[in-house]
Amino acid sequence: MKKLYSALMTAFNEDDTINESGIREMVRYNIDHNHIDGLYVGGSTGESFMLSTEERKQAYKIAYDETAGKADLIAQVGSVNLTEAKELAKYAVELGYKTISAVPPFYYHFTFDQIKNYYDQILEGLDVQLIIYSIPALSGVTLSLTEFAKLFENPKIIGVKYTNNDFLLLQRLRSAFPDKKIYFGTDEMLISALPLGIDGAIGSTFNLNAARAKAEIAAYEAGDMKKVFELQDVSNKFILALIDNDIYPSLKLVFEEMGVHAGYSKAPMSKPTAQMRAGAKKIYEQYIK
Ligand code: SI3
Repeated sequence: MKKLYSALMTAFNEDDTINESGIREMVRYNIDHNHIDGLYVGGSTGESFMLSTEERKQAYKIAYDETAGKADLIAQVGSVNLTEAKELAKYAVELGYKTISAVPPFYYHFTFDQIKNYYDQILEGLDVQLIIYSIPALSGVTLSLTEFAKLFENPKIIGVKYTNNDFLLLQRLRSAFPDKKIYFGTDEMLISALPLGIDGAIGSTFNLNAARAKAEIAAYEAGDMKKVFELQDVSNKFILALIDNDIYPSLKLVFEEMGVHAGYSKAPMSKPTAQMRAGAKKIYEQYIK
């Protein structure tokens, strides 16, 4: 059975400090209402690249504590600062995370040998498994099939969170590495990834749209492609409306409509305007209520 993971958001107060109760509420919603298989903590959706090391640790700790073993957890520890990535990995493992993930080092156009060394160093001395976080559109780092093969030589690297719409590479990865886990990360293209044998999906919109995504996976597994298309069609109208309304703050605004106090996004992301609030209310009424 394919797994569905929500990419956990970080709730912030209006002054951009971490809002602990907001994170706890979103974890609970994912477990109690979405019956989610797992949570991806500290990724893009968690706004993690704007957080201090201590804030990133705080988010892992709150999520771990609130989840209390009721769902799988993956801590995204990647950073352009390898010292920070190693410290975060060690911290997450000490907390009890069994799986970590890391975006490749970005910004400086590192060589592949430097990228491989980064992953090997993060994992050195830790009893943990790692999922590569491949998101070329934001990280600027595109890994080839050969490069994935070299990274996968480290037995602790068990797979990839694949946020990339290169379906040729996805098919080649699946064919070459049947034993590695592949979690797809573009929620609006789930329909195209399902036939390529993904092990599941990890995404931001599953925080609110898990039931529809699960129904789509079930329809795919039952061979009902008409239903798969219909469900993805509604999901995509929902996702595109969120993107048009500024996705991360809007996911939180829709949560608020549902009585889940998800807080704010952190600057430089936007604080909600009246127009965004009205947009989120409309999205809630049209696609969630
Ligand atoms: O937290 C994370 O790292 C993610 O959720 C990544 C995930 O792939 C999301 N990508 C980004 C850039 O947020 C998607 O779930 C994305 O929000 C969704 O497909 C809408 O475009």
